Amino acid sequence: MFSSAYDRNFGQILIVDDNPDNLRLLSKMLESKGFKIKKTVSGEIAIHAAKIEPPDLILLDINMPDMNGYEVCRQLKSQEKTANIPIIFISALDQTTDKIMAFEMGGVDYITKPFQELEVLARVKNQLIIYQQHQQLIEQNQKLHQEIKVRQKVEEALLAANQQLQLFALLDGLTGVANRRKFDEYLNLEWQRLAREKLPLSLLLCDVDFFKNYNDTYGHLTGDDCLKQIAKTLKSSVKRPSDLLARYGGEEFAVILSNTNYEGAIYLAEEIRQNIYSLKIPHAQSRVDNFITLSIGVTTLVPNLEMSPNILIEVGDKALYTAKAQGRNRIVA
Ligand code: GH3
Ligand code: MG
Ligand code: MG
Ligand code: MG
Repeated sequence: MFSSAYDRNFGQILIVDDNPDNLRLLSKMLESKGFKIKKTVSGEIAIHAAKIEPPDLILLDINMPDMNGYEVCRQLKSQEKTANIPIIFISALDQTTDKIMAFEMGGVDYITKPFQELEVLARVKNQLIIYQQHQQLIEQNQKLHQEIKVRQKVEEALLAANQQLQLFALLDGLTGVANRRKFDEYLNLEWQRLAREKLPLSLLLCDVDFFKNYNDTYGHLTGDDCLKQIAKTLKSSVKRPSDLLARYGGEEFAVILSNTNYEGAIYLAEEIRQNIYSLKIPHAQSRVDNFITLSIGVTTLVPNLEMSPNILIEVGDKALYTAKAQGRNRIVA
């Protein structure tokens, strides 16, 4: 029964006994059954040998002159590398207290001398099977832990990638500012929040003047660079964390100003207009000036849940149209 369950790879046995006759007898008997045996008469040597090459089982005598078996056992159990090796005590001591002591020290079994060979063999096999199963469980556990760790890493990476994707989905590819989708999302959110709090919401619609001419003169790629520069300047002009700068359309940018009144909105719009003008981006075919300029439509409303936030854009569009009609490079509220 045992032999079928017992794996020959778990067959390293260390025998420790100060009596050479016992050593010889035991090792001869076990070797004849196919076990790989190491033997020593010294407890200290046994501890050393077990540390260097841990056996699968130790047969340990108790009465030995240099170090007794209990102490050998205690030292083996106190070191990580040897703590799990099963120890069977083999001793002439046959008092119950000796046996109890042996089990308390961490021994797994106790055989009294003079021993019966078949009994030793049965007990040895028994402990090797238990040890083998124990080691296999530890291995499976380690594999499982490794798999869980790998899975956690994969999940973390997926989550990060997903967050990155979600972030990108709300950004404009050319300028890196918020895109139209983010604009719509934020406008709706702030519209509802400020309606509840009865606070004003302002919107700036900024449109580059004669930008078609700019592209026609300098080429589309230079046009792209110009839009990037404008976006960068707008970004540094819009400072409050509750404000949102977005690319609303081709050469149109929108700024949502939460909890900002009419005066505040006009003030920022004027600052933006000047900041863009100060870039002095040459625009030979502009009919306003020789530089890139912006026209800005400004709207301020206290949101109302009965109305759609589109009203803000409609009014802003009209103001922007007026700014264009009045000669561009200006703000109209
Ligand atoms: P206005 O002063 O009335 O606003 O004149 P405009 O020429 O700026 O207005 P229009 O709407 O006629 O032209 C807008 C131009 O913006 C046309 C379009 O090719 C250009 N445009 C839109 N998106 C981009 C872009 O991503 N890159 C570049 N280079 N040009 C763009
Ligand atoms: Mg002895
Ligand atoms: Mg336009
Ligand atoms: Mg334009």
